Amino acid sequence: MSLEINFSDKVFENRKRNNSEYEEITLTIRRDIIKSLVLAKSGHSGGPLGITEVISVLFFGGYMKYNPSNPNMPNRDRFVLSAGHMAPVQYSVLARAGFFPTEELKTLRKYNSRLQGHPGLDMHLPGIETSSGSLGQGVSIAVGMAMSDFIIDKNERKVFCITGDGELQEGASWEAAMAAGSHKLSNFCWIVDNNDCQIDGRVKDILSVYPLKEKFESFNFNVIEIDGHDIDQIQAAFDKFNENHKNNDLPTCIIAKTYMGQGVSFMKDQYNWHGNPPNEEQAITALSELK
Ligand SMILES: Cc1ncc(C[n+]2csc(CCOP(=O)(O)OP(=O)(O)O)c2C)c(N)n1
Repeated sequence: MSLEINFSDKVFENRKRNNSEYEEITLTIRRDIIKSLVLAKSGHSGGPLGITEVISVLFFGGYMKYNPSNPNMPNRDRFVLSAGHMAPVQYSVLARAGFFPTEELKTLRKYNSRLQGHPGLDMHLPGIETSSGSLGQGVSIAVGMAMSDFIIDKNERKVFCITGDGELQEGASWEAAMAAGSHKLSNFCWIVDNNDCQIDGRVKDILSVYPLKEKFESFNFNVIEIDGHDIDQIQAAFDKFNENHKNNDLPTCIIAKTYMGQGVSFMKDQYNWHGNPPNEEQAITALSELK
């Protein structure tokens, strides 16, 4: 390959930050996604680029308790990427948080790599709480984690989970919603990546999951609708979740309106970028836009 790919060793702290500080973080994450995918020659570009702001605020804004030097710290909060195909963004965020060396991002989807196409298939990567990728199952596992914390152990731990919107076509998603709402799991924060794209079309055209707000409300969730690229709105949503948790209120659902492929002009809002990597030429263009 004539395009030389290197990953800086920059890591970011997890702390309250001014929203202007997120520009460097989100550019770094998006560049990681493009670089690891062009090297892998397979994988998903669109979803990871679209959820970058949300996951960056979650991991680097002081909203989650974790310790990269002690990934299994008993009182850590938990994060489950139920939309496991979006793994490149989770791998970048974990590396940039210090869970493993950023150089390892070069190994996405390679034989014997810890960075498989979907997270956790061998459960050896620090920071991964469960395997995921069979849509609807990650969120079911996440609700189980939240139930054991809230009902059995009665601890302070929070559980965050990201699903896609096409993922909600899986019936298991709604069993998870029913369980979380029925048990009033205020420690559970469900984030829906609402880009209205799935593999081969618009969610609303293939099998509509709408209206989302009313559906989640009817399952007993506090629902917050936000622009998933607006740092202020993302922070406000996580602040509201914390307040709900403190007041022992209902579970929270953040519906994040996003664009698939955000940040790269030729990928933006194009569902055909759901499951493709950039080729070398496309990666050069993408990286030149992500400066
Ligand atoms: C149970 C199951 N069925 C089918 C698939 C194949 N699949 C992977 S991603 C995807 C579409 C998901 O759409 P969405 O959740 O909106 O994700 P996005 O396209 O926004 O990345 C499908 C059908 C799967 N991973 N698991």
